[in-house]
Amino acid sequence: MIVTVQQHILHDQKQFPGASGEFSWLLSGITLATKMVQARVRRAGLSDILGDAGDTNVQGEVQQKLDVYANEAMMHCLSARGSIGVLASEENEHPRLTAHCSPEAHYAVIFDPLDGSSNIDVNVSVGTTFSILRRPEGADCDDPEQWLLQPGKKQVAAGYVVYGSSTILVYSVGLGVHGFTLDPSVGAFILSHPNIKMPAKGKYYSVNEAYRDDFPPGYNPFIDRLRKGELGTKYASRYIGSMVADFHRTLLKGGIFLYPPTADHADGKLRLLYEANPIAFLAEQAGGIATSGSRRVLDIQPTSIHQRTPLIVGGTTEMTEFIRHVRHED
Ligand code: AHM
Ligand code: MG
Repeated sequence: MIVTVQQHILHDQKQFPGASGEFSWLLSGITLATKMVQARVRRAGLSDILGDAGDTNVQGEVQQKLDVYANEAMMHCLSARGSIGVLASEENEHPRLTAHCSPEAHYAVIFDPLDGSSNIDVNVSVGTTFSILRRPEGADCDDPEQWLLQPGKKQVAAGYVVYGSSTILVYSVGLGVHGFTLDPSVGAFILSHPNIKMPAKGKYYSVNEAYRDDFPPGYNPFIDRLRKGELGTKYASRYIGSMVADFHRTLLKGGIFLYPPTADHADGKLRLLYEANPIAFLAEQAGGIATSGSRRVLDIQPTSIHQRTPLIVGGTTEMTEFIRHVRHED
């Protein structure tokens, strides 16, 4: 049976008594925006021929950089959803209040419109991440930070779209993790990966090893154990440099992805709200583990919307071994 993402969301929503349909309407804003983004991503190589960012294209429109386009697509599609009061994008310094922020606005949506965008020029996968939070009790429309500065365990849904050899949407509303592949001929995301479980043990580790001299204690001895086969298999390395694509492989094939603190980025490079939280939510829903290197990612209380965190995420075998090598809270 063919199941579209809309059917799936409606089905999931039935598990929540009193759900009104507003949540599926909200998620449809994300699927619409990401379909617009994927259409542009697929044309990316043509920009040299048809005009680059800043140029005027054949229709007389000024061409935009893809990450700017992706940001505007998400903003545009989500601003029209009455259930959303606050939108926060990695591309914008300040969160945006939707025009109709009212008592009926129950959610904040946080997103990175085009993660790994430096990979676009070389035809490598990029992605969009999103995280959805419920409006806290009593939060005002004039104080968007109050909506956003919640620990990741409060997410009501999270997901990503990876624009790879096909376009795949992976999301969770806390009832497992499900993947949908875009069928471009009909423009619908079709259920292709129901109930994804991260393998307890994989064969790849994924980290930018150029920074290994700067990793905190414990990281390199752990990676060396993987390389030497001390966990039973000799691990191979895979690193794309697009977090969404690196995580997507880790989710499906197992293993571990690490973005540790480095000399340039003492708190790691990835952003807690836009990147680490949605990935950690999906990882846990799929039976994996995600930590900052010292504590569970989903327990971190954010203090600013753009704050960064190290992110180490993977299957239980690798993560249990990693946690044994570092100073961890539990
Ligand atoms: P971006 O948000 O500016 O695109 O940067 C985030 C990306 C991640 O997708 C990826 O994991 C990381 O940067 C790679 O960084 P590095 O080149 O330092 O390994
Ligand atoms: Mg990013």
